[in-house]
Amino acid sequence: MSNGDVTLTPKIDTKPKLERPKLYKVILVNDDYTPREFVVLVLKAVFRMNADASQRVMITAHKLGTCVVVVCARDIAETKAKEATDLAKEAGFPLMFQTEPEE
Ligand code: TYC
Repeated sequence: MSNGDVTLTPKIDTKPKLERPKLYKVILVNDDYTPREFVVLVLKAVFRMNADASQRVMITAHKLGTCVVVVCARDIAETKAKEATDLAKEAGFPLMFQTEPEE
């Protein structure tokens, strides 16, 4: 290397550039028409929540307007929210489940 040559060492980036996929919230929205018992039934059936947890989530949405039901991968969140909203629609209730990305 005394002759002025420069040796270039290729820099290999070994860090994988994989972004962690965003998580999504499924949000239960309050309304004035859906019976409380029906909301609890849907939470149990679609989100596999027990009696206690489903009652608490329902009451929270009833009092505050919304409540986060679960946080999970986007496709699962969207499928569950649709399944739950469709169940209510079939029964003639305006109950809504929405999804939104976590910060
Ligand atoms: N507010 C409804 C009632 O008084 C019950 C209810 C609770 C509906 C939560 C929707 O997300 C909801 N019958």
